[in-house]
Amino acid sequence: MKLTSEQISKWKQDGILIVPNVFTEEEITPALEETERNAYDGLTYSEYRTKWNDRPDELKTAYEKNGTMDRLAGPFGKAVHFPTGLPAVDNLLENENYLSIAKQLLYTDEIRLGYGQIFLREGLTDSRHSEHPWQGYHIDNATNSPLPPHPDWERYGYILTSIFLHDIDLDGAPMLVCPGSQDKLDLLWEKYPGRGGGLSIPDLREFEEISELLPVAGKAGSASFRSSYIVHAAQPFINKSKQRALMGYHFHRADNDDWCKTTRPIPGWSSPLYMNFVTKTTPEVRRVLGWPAPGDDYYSEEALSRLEQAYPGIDLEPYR
Ligand SMILES: O=C(O)CCC(=O)C(=O)O
Repeated sequence: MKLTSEQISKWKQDGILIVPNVFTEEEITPALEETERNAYDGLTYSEYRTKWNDRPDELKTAYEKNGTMDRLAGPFGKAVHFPTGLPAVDNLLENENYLSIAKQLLYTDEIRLGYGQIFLREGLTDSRHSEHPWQGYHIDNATNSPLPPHPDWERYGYILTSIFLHDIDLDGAPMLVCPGSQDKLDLLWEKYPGRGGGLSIPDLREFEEISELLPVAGKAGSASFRSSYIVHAAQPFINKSKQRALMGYHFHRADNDDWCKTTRPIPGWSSPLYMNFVTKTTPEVRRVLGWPAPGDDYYSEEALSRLEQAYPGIDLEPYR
């Protein structure tokens, strides 16, 4: 999927791009089902609402037993970080349109995965937002980088993506981002210098220059791509009978790989989840995970036979 020159200019100006129709219904539907059953203790969202709608106190007691990090994936969230072990969710990474857009926005074919995470909020239990609409604005750069934001955001920032697993409407708590803010952080930095890679501001009303707000909304199968330097915040659900289910992967340029290391507790490359995913995935995704590209001198006969032993069942034909 080649981005139009309008989309590229929009990206350069806004630091956020929402691209429709990146994923097909066949990819999204099973990923949503897996994400719901993971979030709601084996139930779909409608089964969960039927069970808990009229028992908010009992629900609170039940989901509060779950760790706060796990709750990023929903009230009873279990799998959170990539590889999640949920096949349709992890396989979203294999979509060629999606990877191609990330490459175009990072201006290189050599991109790397920094992190991946399910992010699910829903109206019955959600409190993941600030009290007032001017509060809670921040950038996310510190999730994967110990370095403060650099004035050259396109070269040194990374990209956070969100895959819309269903339609996200304005009443369904879309994230609010400040377009163009990724390139105006000097204004914020002067007043509220951030620690390491993070930066947050107590009151958006102090910064008229970034006061425009864009809701990250759209149809199922869309994907949003935003700079790790863009200022944004959560908002409450206007319609509390809704959920908002996203899967997101973060990408950076390969030449930023030395400092783009996530702070999140991910399943490491030697975990069974990771090994299983890598064995089955595409050469293109392995490249994004840091493997040498097919055709690289690494893939000698001896190296291939060792790979076969290390990853039983892997198809090494593309590397021969
Ligand atoms: O839930 C949202 O819309 C915003 C979440 C957020 O601010 C974040 O992930 O950093």
